[in-house]
Amino acid sequence: MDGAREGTTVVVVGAGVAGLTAATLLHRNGIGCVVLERHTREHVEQRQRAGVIDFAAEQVYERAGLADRLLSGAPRSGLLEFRVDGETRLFDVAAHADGRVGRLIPQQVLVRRLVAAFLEDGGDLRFAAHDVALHDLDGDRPHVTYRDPAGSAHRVDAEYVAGCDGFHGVSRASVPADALTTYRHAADVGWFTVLTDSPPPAHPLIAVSRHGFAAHFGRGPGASRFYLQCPPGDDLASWTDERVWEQLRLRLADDGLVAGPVVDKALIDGRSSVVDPMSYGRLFLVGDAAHIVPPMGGKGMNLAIADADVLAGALVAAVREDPGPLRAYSATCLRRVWNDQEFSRWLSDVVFHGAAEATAGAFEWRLARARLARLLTSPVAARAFAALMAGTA
Ligand code: RFL
Repeated sequence: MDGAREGTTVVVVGAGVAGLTAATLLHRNGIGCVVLERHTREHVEQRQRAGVIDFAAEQVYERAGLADRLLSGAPRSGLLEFRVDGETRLFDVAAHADGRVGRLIPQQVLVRRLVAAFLEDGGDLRFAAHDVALHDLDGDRPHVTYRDPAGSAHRVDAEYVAGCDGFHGVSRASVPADALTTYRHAADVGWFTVLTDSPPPAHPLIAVSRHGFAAHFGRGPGASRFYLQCPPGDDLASWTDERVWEQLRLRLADDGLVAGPVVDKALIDGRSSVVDPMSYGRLFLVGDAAHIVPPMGGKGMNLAIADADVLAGALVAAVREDPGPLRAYSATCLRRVWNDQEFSRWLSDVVFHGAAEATAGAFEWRLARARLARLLTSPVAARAFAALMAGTA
């Protein structure tokens, strides 16, 4: 289904945070690119997921001169509350990270601003692109085919393809199975997440008690995202709104927690995965297309931005006849990816095992509590944690 044929330097598949960041950085460096997104603009712009951009990711936009445009009004996240067995322990992230703290911005707000910035700058972004297929990735001139909303077939020839289409996208699936190694880990705990129209917490809040783990994060002025630990393979139907609020009040030790309409509920399978290498021929995998990290740690969106920055820089260099950074793309990204996998896993273990002695076992529970105590009492441990949160460790 080749249809109308055209050419560009880079085809970017997917207009999530990864694709939009890569495309914006390429476009601003004068590199031609076409972004193909399966969903409509409305869909992409209202999809709520993450809510924190770490300091390192903010620096990506700062270096590109985009921080004001993309992050204006996004408050800094200087304090983190740990509520341990009902007792509040405020962790001063800003002090331990020498002021290098992230900012709170709902993912859909960042996506909306990235879309606007890219289009205002004259970028080529095509929504509702169906049946996207990647061809000749191992040759010198790959091409991508798709159908537009009217059903007409198109073909875009390119020098490179950036696969930014998330975990379920077509890019990684286009690579021969034996060309990539996938490293996986299945969590021993389930995650249940709820999006509500209810007030955000004063500070991002992580609660650990014998009632189970729960967390409360802001998603803008009148919206919250909660996470609750649940058994693996739990039944979504068992989480009625009434049970959600009852469990949140119990686990957060807050009888006065203000309820609001539940906008979305989802079970997240706690799987982590990394593909190695993050490239195949002229295809480069970016963000969730290459790796999934557990939600605790807030690194998924930030890794997507970090990868996109590395790839854009490497493609700019390659177009200017310096192929070195592009050859090193996967290895460069994987260092940060594994570092953040470790951080996300460490924090997940602390909060899950530290909450539930019954399911974690007496030994793991005590280890988790020792880690938590170290974090909250040792300035050295606190500095390391704060640097990992900032994305600078
Ligand atoms: P995305 O955001 O999934 O974007 C991929 C884009 O590709 C499009 N696409 C296609 N386009 C064309 N053709 C195809 N065949 C396509 N297939 C897919 C999709 O429509 C989409 O627009 O991946 P990206 O850009 O790599 O960004 C990754 C982040 O979205 C992800 O890591 C985070 O959202 C993960 N995550 C969180 N990360 C954090 O840093 N902090 C958090 O607090 C946080 N909370 C979350 C999360 C993910 C969640 N989900 C997905 C379960 C909370 C939730 C509920």
